[in-house]
Amino acid sequence: MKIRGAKILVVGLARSGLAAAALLGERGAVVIACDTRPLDQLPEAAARLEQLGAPFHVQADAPFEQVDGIVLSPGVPADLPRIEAARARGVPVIGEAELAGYYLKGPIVGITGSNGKTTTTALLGHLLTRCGIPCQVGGNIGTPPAAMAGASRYGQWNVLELSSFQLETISSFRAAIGVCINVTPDHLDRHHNFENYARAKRRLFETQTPGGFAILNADDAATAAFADHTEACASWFSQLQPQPQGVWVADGAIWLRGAKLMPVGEVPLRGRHNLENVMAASLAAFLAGATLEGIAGAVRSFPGVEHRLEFVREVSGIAFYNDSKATNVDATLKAIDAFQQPIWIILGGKDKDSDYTVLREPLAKRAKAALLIGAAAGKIRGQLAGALPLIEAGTIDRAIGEAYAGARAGDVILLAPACASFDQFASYEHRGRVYKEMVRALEEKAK
Ligand code: UMA
Repeated sequence: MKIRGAKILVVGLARSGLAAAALLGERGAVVIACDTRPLDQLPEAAARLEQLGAPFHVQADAPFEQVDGIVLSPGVPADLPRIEAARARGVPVIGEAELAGYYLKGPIVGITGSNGKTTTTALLGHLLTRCGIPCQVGGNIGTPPAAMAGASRYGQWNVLELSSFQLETISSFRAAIGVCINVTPDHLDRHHNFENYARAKRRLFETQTPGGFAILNADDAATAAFADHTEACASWFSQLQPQPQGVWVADGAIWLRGAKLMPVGEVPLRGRHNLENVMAASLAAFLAGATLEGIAGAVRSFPGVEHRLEFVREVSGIAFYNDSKATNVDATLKAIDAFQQPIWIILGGKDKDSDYTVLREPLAKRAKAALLIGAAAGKIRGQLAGALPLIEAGTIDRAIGEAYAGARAGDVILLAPACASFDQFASYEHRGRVYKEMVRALEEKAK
């Protein structure tokens, strides 16, 4: 898409849209901005647009058909009628990640997957840094790729967590190393069906070129199928089968390209799913030039990611864990699988057309009760009824109180809600922070 001198409409004015607007402004575009919310609800945007001299429109009144190009924030559905109409009239439409790709210097590692991509991204950043390989980390994990362009330089890796929302609109964005951890149903409210969702993630590999690497999960059929859609060299990780050119688990150890990387017991992260994250990040680090010794040492010192199976504290022998990032059913299944102890699980939030019935069997086996919160509570109750005791808690504070009242020493109270947070919280981070504060307050009261 032509940028310099072109009139470009930026849609959505939170982190990504504002970063895109700033980058476009620097690169000589005439920026116009819109959001569904009025400007008085977007104080940060108002100040930034004023600096840029960019006019603002409420989305319904924005000139979608009269611009030379459109840049979408990840949270804006790419198939809105106004966007489809503009496309039909020949207006190019790209996402903020594609725009960033025009200007990012240095090679890109793009990491996607339904679950584990945040941990893998943070871990890879940690591995590269510890191994003395320059990198910057961002994307869906927090810093928009467009905001990373300015600090990027040749010889420095850009480690980007990329969601289906960011990937569905890429075309020239190119990852030297693409990683997919797994593909399980998520965001069906936005992508309408699983095929569209998987296809959006597949874009990461379709845009790669020979000489690149596609690091794929051999144990996950939907991910493994991406190998047929890339010109990059498929490089596998597996918990089940040796992968001589990749990384795998056997005999209680992780093996990388035929050499022992480290014993599984030395991985500091909980749960089998985290072994996949460690394998994928280790192989990416190796391909980026890290040594096996360097990788193993750095894995051992990885502190984990906030809101991802994060141990909060123990109160009266009851362990509290925060997995607020478990915003879909598969992530919740993985969280349940990570514990041997009896669980009191907090479920609910904003539904994403999810099927919660798959939680019935593992919860029946492992959980003493589920505490239901938020807008999805009714749907979850309907789908889990009879599988385990269900407690209508409504809010997180009541859920913590009820679980604590019923739990015994040795039990785990786990926030792994299988839903988005937006019905009651600003973000999953906000939800996780509130949970942790309430657990701390409970500890004070219990003293
Ligand atoms: N908006 C419109 N028009 C619309 C829809 C939304 O104007 O039709 C506006 C909203 O009013 C709001 C803005 O768009 O002002 C929000 O844009 P956004 O949702 O893209 O928010 P950002 O702050 O830019 O955050 C995005 C990612 N958000 C989403 O994908 C929903 C963040 O991922 C990411 O960290 C950030 O870019 C930096 O890259 C969050 C997320 O929930 C963590 N991701 C999903 C997930 O992990 O499951 C994919």
